[in-house]
Amino acid sequence: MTTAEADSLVVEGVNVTERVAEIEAQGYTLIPDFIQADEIARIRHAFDTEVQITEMRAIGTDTGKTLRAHNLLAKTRAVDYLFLDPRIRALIEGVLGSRVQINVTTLFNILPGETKQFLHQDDGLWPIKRPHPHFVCNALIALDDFDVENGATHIVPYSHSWHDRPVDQSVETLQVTMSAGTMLMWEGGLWHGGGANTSPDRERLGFFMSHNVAYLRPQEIQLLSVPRNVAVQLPKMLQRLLGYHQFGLGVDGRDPIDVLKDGNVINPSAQVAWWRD
Ligand SMILES: O=C(O)CCC(=O)C(=O)O
Repeated sequence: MTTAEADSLVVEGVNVTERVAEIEAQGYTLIPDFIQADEIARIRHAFDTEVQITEMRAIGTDTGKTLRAHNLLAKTRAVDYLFLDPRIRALIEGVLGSRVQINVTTLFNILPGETKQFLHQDDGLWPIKRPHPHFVCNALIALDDFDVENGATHIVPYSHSWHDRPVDQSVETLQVTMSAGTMLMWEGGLWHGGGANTSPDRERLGFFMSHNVAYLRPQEIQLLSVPRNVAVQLPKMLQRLLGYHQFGLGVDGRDPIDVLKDGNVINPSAQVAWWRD
């Protein structure tokens, strides 16, 4: 074993140190076989039976031929385990640091006839001047085989560090072919977009998990999106990731998870004038 290997953090077969270095350097990493066929079948079944499609066009296309569903953690328990997966946790922490939360949960199903999406940056929503520390890190797990014909994601390697220019739609892209189960993870500044699905009959289903740093607002407000009666039953780590994390004063000085449980936002021991008595 080389010194570099010995110093690497390896989590369940994923060399996190190397993967994070790749994301830092080129803006993305590609991990084949991240999930297996039985997991894909379970997630696909849950998406088919529990999750309603959201009427929303893909960014930059007007065909309506991308089916999307958001707010997945309100609707199904089938992907909780992926947010808790030690490999995901370590990779996200490696890129964003330890104080993170869930930003967006989505399924994208690109149907035949969909056109190419505009290249965009997922961290462009927050008006923070570039260069800035990484604050968004995203993953797309292929649930179908993604290829050039059915709309594999376009990315522009290294573009996360091109701070001197806006996104250029004419730039050469790399279309990332992935067999089902592969995960593409990228830094939020990477220029990317869904591909055109020119196949006659093949869908392209992917599961998208986005994290951002816990001190910025998430794009989808998880605290509202996942109803309280659902959130209260989730594992503590997932509750933290939804935004029930300690941040400064908490709620009346209490841990937000305690407040999630008892709903009491009035500190019962408050005595406004105790010192005058
Ligand atoms: O489906 C893809 O390949 C990427 C989709 C995407 O980036 C988006 O809809 O914002």
